[in-house]
Amino acid sequence: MSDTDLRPRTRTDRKTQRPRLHKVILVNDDYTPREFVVVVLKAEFRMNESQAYRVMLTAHQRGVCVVAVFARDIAETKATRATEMARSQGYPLLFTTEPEE
Ligand code: NFA
Repeated sequence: MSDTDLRPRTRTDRKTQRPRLHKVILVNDDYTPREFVVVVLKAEFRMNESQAYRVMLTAHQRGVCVVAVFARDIAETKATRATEMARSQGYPLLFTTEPEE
């Protein structure tokens, strides 16, 4: 066999893009009690007490803290549910989402 083509194949399709993950971000405020923030983090993000406390404290000290990353729809649903849990108790606590780089 002398006709084996050894040239690299030229790619015509584009690389498959995996959907970007989205961060859920906890935003600090001056009114929501620390212990309530911990309760919400444990309930919606399945964290234990010490994980939730550390995330709460980081947001308290730095203004924001990344809670976790998920596919976009899951991140948005969790952020909305956690925010509504706080609003139902009269607190301004806010969770937002943003895409990972
Ligand atoms: N800053 C709030 C307080 O001092 C606690 C808090 C932490 C609120 C993280 C929101 C997010 N009671």
